[in-house]
This record gives sequence, C-alpha cells and structure tokens, in this order.
Amino acid sequence: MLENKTGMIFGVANQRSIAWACAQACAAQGAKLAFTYQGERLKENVEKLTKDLEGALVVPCDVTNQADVDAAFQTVEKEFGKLDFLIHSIAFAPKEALDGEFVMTSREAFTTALEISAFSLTQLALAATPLMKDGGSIVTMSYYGAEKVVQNYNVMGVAKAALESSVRYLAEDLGKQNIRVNAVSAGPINTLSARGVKNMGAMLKHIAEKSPLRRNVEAREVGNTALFLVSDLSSAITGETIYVDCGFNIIGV
Ligand code: 1JT
Repeated sequence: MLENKTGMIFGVANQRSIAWACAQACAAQGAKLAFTYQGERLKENVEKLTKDLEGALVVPCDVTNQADVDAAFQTVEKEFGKLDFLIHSIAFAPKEALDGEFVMTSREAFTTALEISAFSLTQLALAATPLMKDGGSIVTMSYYGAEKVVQNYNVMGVAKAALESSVRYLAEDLGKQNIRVNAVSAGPINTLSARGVKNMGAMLKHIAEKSPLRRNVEAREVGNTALFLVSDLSSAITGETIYVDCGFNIIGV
C-alpha cells in the first residue's frame, strides 16, 4: 500500500514505542523510512531495531534544537529526495508535573510540556512541507486527557489539547498543498513513557473492564490506524482526531 512512499518517524525509543508499531505497519506495506532519535542514549536502540529494514535512515533530532531539525530534514531530502508522510510520536513533561494537582504546575513544566509535546508538531510540519511535493500526510498521537480530566495527566492533557487544536489549524493551512494532518487518540499502552505513571496498572484494569471491547489497546492497533492515515485509503480525512481506544471514550456512566 505504501510502495514508492517515504516516511519520517519521530519518537522511537524502544521496541514498545507506539512509533515503532507505526513503523512496522508502514514498513510491512513497502514504505521507505527515516527514523529520528532524541539523544545519544537512544541511538543504539533505534539502530538495532531498524537494522533489518531495507534502506532505513537513522538521524539524530532533538526538537528543542532547530539546527537538529533542519539537519534531519536535509539528510532526508538528500537521501530520499521527497517525503510522503511524517509520524510524530513525541511527548514529554517533567515527572513531578504528572502527579498531584494540576494547579501546582510550574511555569517551567508547562513550557517544556507544551514545547516538546505540542509545538514540535507545527515545527516539524513546517520543515516537512517543502519535501511533500506530491502532497502528504502527517499523523500525531494524542490521549483522552486532552478532552476530559484524567487524574495525574495534568499538564500533558493541556499539551494534548493544544496538539489536537494544532492538528486542525495545520490541516487548514496545509490542505491547499494536499497535505493532510490528523491525530490518533490512543488508549493507554504500557510503554516506556507510561512506565513512569502512578496507578497505570489500575488504569489498564479499569479500561479492560469498562471499555466496549472489554480490553486494552495494543500498540500494533495504533500502528495500523497510523498506516491507514498515511495511506491513500484516508484521502478525504484531515484535521481529525481518531480514537483507537476500544471505545472507552464513548462511555458516560
Ligand atoms: C507522556 C507520558 C505522555 C505518558 C503518557 C503520555 N501520553 C500518554 N501517556 C500515558 C499516560 C500518562 C498519564 C496518565 C495516563 C496515561 C510520560 C512522560 C511524559 C509524556 O495519567 C493517568 C500520566
């Protein structure tokens, strides 16, 4: 489905990463992929994971460093010549901000969370646009805490609200160039990021009991939805947030 298409994937940290599930789904459909990693610490992980993917590129990119972003897109332009899709699966907030009351959020934690988790999408969209010569598709990851209060999600909820809104504004700006922008709102998954969350086990159990499908989401299922959104099957979908949460978000009481 993605033969002759090239994609860039941001946010692989290890084999449990949602970004890695997206990459596997896209690679299985013939996409040529470039991966970015944040910090030397993760370089080896990403290189090991991608070593069997034919033609895969691995480039450093810390989104708080504009020179990194420029260099990463330059490498992709040189090696691939064009870009058809971009998957953004990046978020960060200081640990202390994901615990206790939202009202205690520091200026520093707020700024960091919104810069890395929300602004980076706009930053990467601007850098990607010149390479998306035949149109393109941009996909990001969100979470229900953007919309409703989820205990402890706190400033990440505010960042995800900004992210989902950014998806709509970007969709309007980039639609003229046939570039689509969408978000996947995934149910909680036990990844490295989620590991730091208090009561993650209890939350997964609650969803397994209350969601219409009576289970949790697998990263593979989020990856398959990202594949749909970067493929031509979703050619009239833009500005949307698609829930991949076993139906949890439709439940009231
Ligand atoms: C981050 C973290 C972004 C965890 C995230 C996230 N998006 C979803 N999760 C899982 C999660 C986290 C909390 C939660 C429910 C789900 C951690 C590092 C920073 C970025 O609250 C109940 C806190």
